[in-house]
Amino acid sequence: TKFNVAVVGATGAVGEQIIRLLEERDFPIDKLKFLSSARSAGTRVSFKGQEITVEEAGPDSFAGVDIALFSAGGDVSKELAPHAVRHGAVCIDNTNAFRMDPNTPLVVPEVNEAQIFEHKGIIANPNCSTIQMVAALKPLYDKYGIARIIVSTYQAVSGAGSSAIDELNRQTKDIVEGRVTEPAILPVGSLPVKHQIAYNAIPQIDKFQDNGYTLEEMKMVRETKKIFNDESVLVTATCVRIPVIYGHSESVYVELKQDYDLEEIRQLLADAPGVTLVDDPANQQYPLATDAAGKNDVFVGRLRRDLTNERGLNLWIVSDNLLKGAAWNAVQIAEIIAAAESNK
Ligand code: 11C
Repeated sequence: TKFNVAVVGATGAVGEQIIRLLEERDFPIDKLKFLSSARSAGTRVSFKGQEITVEEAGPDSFAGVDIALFSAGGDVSKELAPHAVRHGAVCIDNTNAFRMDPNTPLVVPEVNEAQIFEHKGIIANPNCSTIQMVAALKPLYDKYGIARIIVSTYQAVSGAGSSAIDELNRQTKDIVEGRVTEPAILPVGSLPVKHQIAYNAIPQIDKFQDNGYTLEEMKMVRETKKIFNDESVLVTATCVRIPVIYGHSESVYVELKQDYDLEEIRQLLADAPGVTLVDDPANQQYPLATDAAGKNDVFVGRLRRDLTNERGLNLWIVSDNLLKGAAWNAVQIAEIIAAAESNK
């Protein structure tokens, strides 16, 4: 079985990776459509040696489309995903638009793959920082139960799009070469105050909410509970932008519901799908953003029992935010749908 596929946001940082993965993994495609905002329409993008012209996305772009992968921002998804559904497409949405909608499954295949088949037209891809954390914690959740998570993130600028990558590169060069530099994008493009990201750490990703947490932090709280389908998991997050281009790193304290054996946890993580254990302090081996960049897996290391709580475990979780955090998780879901359709 082959599928008619549309990529919405084809010229964005995530869209580019979706297209590369569809190509590399030889996704069973019949017709392929690249869609974008009016601004990027007309751009030519190559796919398996052919040039495809990006078209402006509109309500009628989805006639005949089976699978639509959205990564053009929440407003575009809110407006156009319902039209894609009306035309009979299954939408895999990378934005925040439908994640907390009770009718929309929020899926990380390693955690809740079965939810894919509960969709009513839209399947939401979680936020990048949530995906890598829950993928790594899933075997611990199953074996011991999770009472509490305290996470601090060290997030790459590519999470804020290609303009943020350009900003980090430009600022770094300006500073090294002794020029005055004006931040224009980070922390949040749509807010008036900007901060320097080069040689800095910015404790703000996305807008502040009334409770003093940022939206990125609250995404980690809410999405984790929804993906585990367990409101009892307590989560507190601090999300920080650092001058790294690809790969979010996370310091995670997880409090399990039962006593645990550290060796057993090491084995569980070594065997977990989509997870690579890199934990050899004697040889200074631990996950690094520079090693995770370009890879689909979630990397876990620095495993150690908490000094203040017997059931507490500290770990370091790193993954490419554009891949498992976005494009790969979405293409993985598309592959599961395609396999199920082909087996019908
Ligand atoms: C960041 N996590 O690193 C954000 C990007 O809800 O899909 C992804 C935003 C989202 O800036």
